[in-house]
Amino acid sequence: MPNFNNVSFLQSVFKIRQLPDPLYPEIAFAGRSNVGKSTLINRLVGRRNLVKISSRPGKTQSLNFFVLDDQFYLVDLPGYGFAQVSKEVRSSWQGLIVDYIENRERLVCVVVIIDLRHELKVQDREMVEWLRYQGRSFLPVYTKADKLSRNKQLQNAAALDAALTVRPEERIIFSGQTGQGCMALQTFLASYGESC
Ligand SMILES: Nc1nc2c(ncn2[C@@H]2O[C@H](COP(=O)(O)OP(=O)(O)O)[C@@H](O)[C@H]2O)c(=O)[nH]1
Ligand SMILES: [Mg+2]
Repeated sequence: MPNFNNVSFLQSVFKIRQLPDPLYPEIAFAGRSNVGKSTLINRLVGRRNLVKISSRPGKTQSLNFFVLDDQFYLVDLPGYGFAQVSKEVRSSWQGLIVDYIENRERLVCVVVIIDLRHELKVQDREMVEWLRYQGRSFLPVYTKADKLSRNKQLQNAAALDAALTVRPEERIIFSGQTGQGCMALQTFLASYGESC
């Protein structure tokens, strides 16, 4: 198990040619803007401020690389569903993500963060379908669980499971606020270290 507290920022990547050498297995984090991606990463590594939490959607324009305990790269992908930027900027971001996910040698898992409170959004479905098509391993994480009762959590999770065709053991219910699901997420991600 890596020490999840031992994490540091490496670099921001704006163009594919700026990608660091693939020294470690990589875990990428994807989700719609404002879903709670930054909050999840901060919780995962026990830092309040490793990744900036913003209330302004779509601010992250780069792939942000972090080194986890000299064992993994963690990669914060730009949020999708950006409403506030021009079409040109939007498509260049998407180009970068597409290129990265299709071609990155040691990308072992894409964590797809989804809001547990709502029905599955088209973009989330498209992301998961595309990852399946690419043969990429992915892990749905249903976040903001603290906003729901336990019963409602399970009910909504079952609906998302059905929409994504995943089984309960293939996803995690999470809260960045309470830390629910954080250990399960760490354990799941750590398992990618052993095989690489
Ligand atoms: N209650 C609750 N709020 C959350 C949670 N995760 C994120 N938020 C809030 O949702 C907003 C967006 O979070 P952020 O991490 O910046 O989302 P990002 O755009 O996906 O990186 C912020 O106001 C966070 O405080 C969570 O698990 N529970
Ligand atoms: Mg963010």
